Amino acid sequence: MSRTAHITCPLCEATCGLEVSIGDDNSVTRVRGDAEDVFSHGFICPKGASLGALHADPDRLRAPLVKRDGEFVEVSWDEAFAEIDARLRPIIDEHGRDAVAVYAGNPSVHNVSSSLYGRVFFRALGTKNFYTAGTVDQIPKHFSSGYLFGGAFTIPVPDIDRTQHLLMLGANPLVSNGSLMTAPDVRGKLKAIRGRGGKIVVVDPRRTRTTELADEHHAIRPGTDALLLFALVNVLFAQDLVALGALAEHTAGVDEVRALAEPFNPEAVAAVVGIDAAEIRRMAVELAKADRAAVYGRIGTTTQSFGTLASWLVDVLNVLTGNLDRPGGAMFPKPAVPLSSSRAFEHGRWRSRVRDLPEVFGELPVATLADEIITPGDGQVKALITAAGNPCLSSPNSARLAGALGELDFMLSLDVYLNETTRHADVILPGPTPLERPHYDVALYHLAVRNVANWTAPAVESDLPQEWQTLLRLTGIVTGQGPDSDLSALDTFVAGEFARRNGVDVAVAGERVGPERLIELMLASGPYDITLADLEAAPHGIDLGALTPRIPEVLTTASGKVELAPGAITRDVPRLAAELSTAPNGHLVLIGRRHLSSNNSWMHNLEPLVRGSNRCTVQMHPDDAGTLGLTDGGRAKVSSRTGTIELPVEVTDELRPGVVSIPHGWGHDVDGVRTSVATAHAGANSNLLADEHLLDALSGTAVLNGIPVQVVPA
Ligand SMILES: Nc1nc2c(c(=O)[nH]1)N[C@H]1C(S)=C(S)[C@@H](COP(=O)(O)OP(=O)(O)OC[C@H]3O[C@@H](n4cnc5c(=O)[nH]c(N)nc54)[C@H](O)[C@@H]3O)O[C@H]1N2
Ligand SMILES: Nc1nc2c(c(=O)[nH]1)N[C@H]1C(S)=C(S)[C@@H](COP(=O)(O)OP(=O)(O)OC[C@H]3O[C@@H](n4cnc5c(=O)[nH]c(N)nc54)[C@H](O)[C@@H]3O)O[C@H]1N2
Ligand code: SF4
Ligand SMILES: [Mo]
Repeated sequence: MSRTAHITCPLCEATCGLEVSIGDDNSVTRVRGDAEDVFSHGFICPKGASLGALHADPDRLRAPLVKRDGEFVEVSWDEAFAEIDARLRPIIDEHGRDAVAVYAGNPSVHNVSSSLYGRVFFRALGTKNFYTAGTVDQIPKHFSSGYLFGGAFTIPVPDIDRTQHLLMLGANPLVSNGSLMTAPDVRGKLKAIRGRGGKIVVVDPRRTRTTELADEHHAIRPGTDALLLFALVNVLFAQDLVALGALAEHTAGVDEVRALAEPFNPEAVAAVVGIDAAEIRRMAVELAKADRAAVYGRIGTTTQSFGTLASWLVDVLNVLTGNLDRPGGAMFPKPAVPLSSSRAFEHGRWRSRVRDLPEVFGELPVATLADEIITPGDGQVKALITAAGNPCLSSPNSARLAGALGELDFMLSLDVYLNETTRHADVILPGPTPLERPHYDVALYHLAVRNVANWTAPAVESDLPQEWQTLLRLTGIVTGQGPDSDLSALDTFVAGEFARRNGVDVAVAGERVGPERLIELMLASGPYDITLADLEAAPHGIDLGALTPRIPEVLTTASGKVELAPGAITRDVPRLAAELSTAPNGHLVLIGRRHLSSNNSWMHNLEPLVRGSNRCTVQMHPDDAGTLGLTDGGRAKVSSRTGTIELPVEVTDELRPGVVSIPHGWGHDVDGVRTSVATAHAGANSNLLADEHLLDALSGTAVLNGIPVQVVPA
């Protein structure tokens, strides 16, 4: 009998509801948007529509692999865990827990198993060498939010459904479908802003699909957003436009910000940022005078040299204009399943061994993972566990990292493909596809522009263990219980700890086990009167309403106030001020770009998503192409301090002169992978050019936008 299942798509941050049609043989016959979903109302993108193709992909791993004499062989789950126990335990016993590094990639956030049980396993492992894709992404925002509001996840999101003025920097949500802003159908929401007479201003070195929907586009020089934002702050003070409103009594540090902003007047920054002083003034005045306004910055503002300062200044502007925590401004979601954070945020509780970089949010910068593997001495990393990550394509100087992986004594990967990273592993453990697993978006509902809750039961049965079971079995291994520990006892222990920490009685979860039990416990500790049974009875989700003001209850700083000028952030302002006197040197800089049909590095093995012309090109402005003797369709060699890649040239005036753009996540033409479609559409790996020594000074996040490069005809 064919049937229909309703799921939440876990591929990106938009959390769309999808309707999956399943045939007699459990094959997926169609995936379309769920018109009744309370949040996404039928929206779907090409990636969501390809979930069936992912499920059916013959290259996808369906059994554990162990490398024997350099070749991967399929083994049983018992054999795989025995191998892991035999190889990993001696490393922990001999070299200690820090000798085992972990890298958790992007999909592990979009996965209820790994988001709940990953933490259990990583804690049990107890290594300081914990890395994630966050340090090539959003860590600056955790850093700034942590110090401003007290919690790394206390991140305000633009109240896009009610705002009248949206200032967006370094984001292209029409392609990315939104990030640090869970908002399905951004196009519809942006159109609605203009439909009700509001204004959209986009700051981006490139003319994007999002700029096409905007009223105004400012093509900023890459890496200079903090200067622009400081100039906006400067104008607010200079023209007496600062108006905190109800926030005044909950905010400290306004005078410090006024003093810090002094040197950054529009005239001082204009030449460096590449936007006229008069325009900057007008932007500030319009922002201040708008009825309800929100400033929003995304990856163009975080993966750059001043990522934390830019992330901080975004919210400084939201506060100074009185728009923080008010409808139509930048607001704090109130998720049904809250990640508890009662202690005030701090960073630098430990530092990396080789480059002395501080921990932020419990993690070290992935830009230094290779150093920790190849540098001998006490504390050297001897083993690596990757979980849903492909750092050989996603992290800076990835050639050096790939080389380092060859020096490990043991590597384990939890992944659904044998790809550029997992080919280095000794053991690969696959997990079920999004159609075969339960889902609840624990992380992303913390960033949703509307409070919603939606539980997904597996649409089809899986032959593979759920990843929470795999993670528990690994927990057994690293806690010395061997490869066959009692998973049910471990899970019950975990649930007991969860209940204790969340202040609820574990009995409320009844007979449930695994993620279902944990979600039930977290719902019980949360702010709404809903249970998992309520969610199970609501396959299209439960709408919990528009965002509501949460200050002061949401603040967990030591002072209980918004700390507008925390020293941990403002100490980087002198480095920014030094930029005012560095004239642009005329060198080309590289930025990235995303495409609607890509998902970082890992969905290029699906034919429907790679059809059409080669997307992995270097884009540049006609003036630059002319100067360099490059023509559209010709080939170029692009080089940086760390490497050289060759790829086709696309000449386009979408880019600001002096800026070139290459998408990341390509470069699939390496030996030993099992991704036939991706290999045939290989492209080049832009992260061979990203420099592991170019970091945001405060957060250690890699500079992926604004990399100095040279380009010559190939
Ligand atoms: N130059 C440049 N580099 C960038 C960026 C950029 O803009 N420019 N963006 C950065 C950003 S924002 C991010 S988030 C990172 C992403 O960096 P990563 O997370 O390292 O890379 P992904 O490409 O997301 O790879 C995800 C991996 O998870 C596997 N996978 C998918 N689903 C599952 C699952 O359900 N279970 C398991 N176990 N594995 C699964 C895939 O096969 C793949 O190997 O890349 C960063 N790198
Ligand atoms: N289709 C698709 N969707 C995705 C992904 C994907 O790979 N493909 N990846 C997902 C992930 S992991 C993430 S983190 C999100 C990211 O979501 P977004 O942040 O919306 O991602 P991008 O499309 O890379 O947009 C970043 C924009 O910043 C601009 N930019 C570059 N440098 C600068 C700068 O210095 N200043 C300013 N102001 N702008 C700059 C770029 O030109 C680009 O238009 O997308 C997610 N969604
Ligand atoms: S926008 Fe994101 S969540 Fe929605 S269907 Fe596409 S990949 Fe899935
Ligand atoms: Mo990301």
